[in-house]
Amino acid sequence: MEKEILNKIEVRQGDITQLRVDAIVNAANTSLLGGGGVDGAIHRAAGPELLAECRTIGGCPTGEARISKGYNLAARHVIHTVGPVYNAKKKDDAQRLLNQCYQNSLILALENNVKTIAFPAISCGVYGYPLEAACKVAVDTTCEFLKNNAAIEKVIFILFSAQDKKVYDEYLAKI
Ligand code: AR6
Repeated sequence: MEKEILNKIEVRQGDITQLRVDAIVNAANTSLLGGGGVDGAIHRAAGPELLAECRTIGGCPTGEARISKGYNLAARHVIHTVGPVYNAKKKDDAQRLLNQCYQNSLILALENNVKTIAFPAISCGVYGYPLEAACKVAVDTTCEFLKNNAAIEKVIFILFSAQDKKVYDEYLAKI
């Protein structure tokens, strides 16, 4: 992978709600009305106004993305995307939908002048997507997008555990 693309990618361990970036991405569900995991953490940190705005959006199909303000977060925006529920018998469908999550989130970022964006490991919690496979989709889709869209300056992949971070570090080291 070209150096100037890899230089725009950063892998961190931590809590996405604490990041001071233009937008953080939420691994939401189709209702956009909150839930557990990273979704719950984002709603708690952003405050009730986020839920009020989400109620006006009217949901989001799997693979698509929607944008809101960030309210009490340091991030200006939240980009809500809905990852696939992983089914080992339908791996191709899951991969296509996860690819669309990253792609559609990055398109929304561009359209909203977001230059710095952070992604959690979409679908890798409750939705059961294996982390190594999801990491490949996340990184490959993002690199392809960055090649064609220079306006995005920084993409942070933020992982909750050191073990998950290592998977991303190792994949990025070999592409
Ligand atoms: N910062 C960064 N990563 C986090 C954080 C955080 N604060 N909290 C959890 N993670 P999940 P999904 C990681 O389950 O699989 C919700 O209820 C976590 O370790 O949040 O897409 C929604 O409403 C995991 O690696 O999202 C949906 O119903 C990753 O974030 C459903 O869960 C994603 O785990 C979506 O499931």
